[in-house]
Amino acid sequence: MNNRPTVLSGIQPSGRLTLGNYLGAIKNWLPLSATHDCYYMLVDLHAITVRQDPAVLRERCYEFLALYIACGLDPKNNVLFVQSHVAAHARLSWVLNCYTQFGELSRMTQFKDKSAKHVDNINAGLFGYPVLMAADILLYDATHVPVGDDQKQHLELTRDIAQRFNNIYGAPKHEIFVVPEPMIPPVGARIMGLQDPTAKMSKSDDAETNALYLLDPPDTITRKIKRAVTDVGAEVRFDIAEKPGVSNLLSILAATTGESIPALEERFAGSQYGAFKAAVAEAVVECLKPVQARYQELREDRDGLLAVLRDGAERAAVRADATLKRVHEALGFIPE
Ligand code: ATP
Ligand code: LTN
Repeated sequence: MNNRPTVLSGIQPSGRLTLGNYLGAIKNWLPLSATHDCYYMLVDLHAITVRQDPAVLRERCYEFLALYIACGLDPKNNVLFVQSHVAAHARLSWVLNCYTQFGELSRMTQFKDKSAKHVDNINAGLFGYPVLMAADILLYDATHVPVGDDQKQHLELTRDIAQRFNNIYGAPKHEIFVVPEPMIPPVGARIMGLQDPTAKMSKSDDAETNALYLLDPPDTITRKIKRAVTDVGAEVRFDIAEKPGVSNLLSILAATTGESIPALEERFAGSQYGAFKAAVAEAVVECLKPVQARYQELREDRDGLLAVLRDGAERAAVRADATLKRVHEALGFIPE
């Protein structure tokens, strides 16, 4: 191992990538390769906790990878791979299942939300989802995990599992797992739906107009933002309780332009919602323009994409297998 800290993150190929995924996660991954060893996954094992159409899932994985690269993740400086290609994820997940309590998993908000949404398929994988996520992170000795706000609770559980395992099997200078920290951006960590600004924008949302997708054409983006729900009154002011719609648009504008929310409130003081929305639409279109321009060419080179994944899986497995070996040894399993 070198002495650069490691980051790891992943997104489920469970729908089209949204602006929430970009501002809450991908955008914050981009600068990290200068200072960290970076591992970014497509978490296909996680995606099947909800039914997926096999052909759609496969194409989506290619689309996601092309988008990761189009957003600026250079495969030379970032290990880009598919979770199911590295067997250690499923293997460590099993082990960690035996160190995670039923009660802990029952308290996970994402589990409660998803089981309410998919009442006819509350499967064991959905329940154990956070354990697989803990395995993803702990396999790479990740010190930091750049995610949106909704993943905080899963990160806390990962820390608890790691500490518990270390307490049983580790020794002061020979811990088994590195205990990771979440890395949550100050702005853009929780982008809300355009039609329902009290719930998070999500790629598996059924309502097309509630989310902005990275591949939405400029006129679609503009139309969706124009129709976004705003609040009573005409004031452009950040107040999540009283003005969730306007506050969400302010967060989007701040995260896409890099300007602070107070500066934006000042700039739009006295403006109509219409002018404000036009500025938000323009900022989003500008932010996505370079991504969309690079995407098509990358997406068409299927062999190139597959080569990135093969190389990524090979590099990832080196790190992951070493951790799994350490864990199996600690447990008393006979070495392979
Ligand atoms: P799904 O709808 O399938 O549950 P999702 O859109 O919520 O998916 P995930 O795959 O669960 O996306 O999340 C990928 C990453 O994007 C995570 O780091 C998550 O925190 C972040 N993220 C997802 N939605 C948002 C959002 N609305 N705002 C900010 N970050 C988000
Ligand atoms: N659960 C995450 C996706 C995910 C992840 C990870 C994120 C799976 N494994 C490891 C960070 C690190 C989500 O966003 N729903």
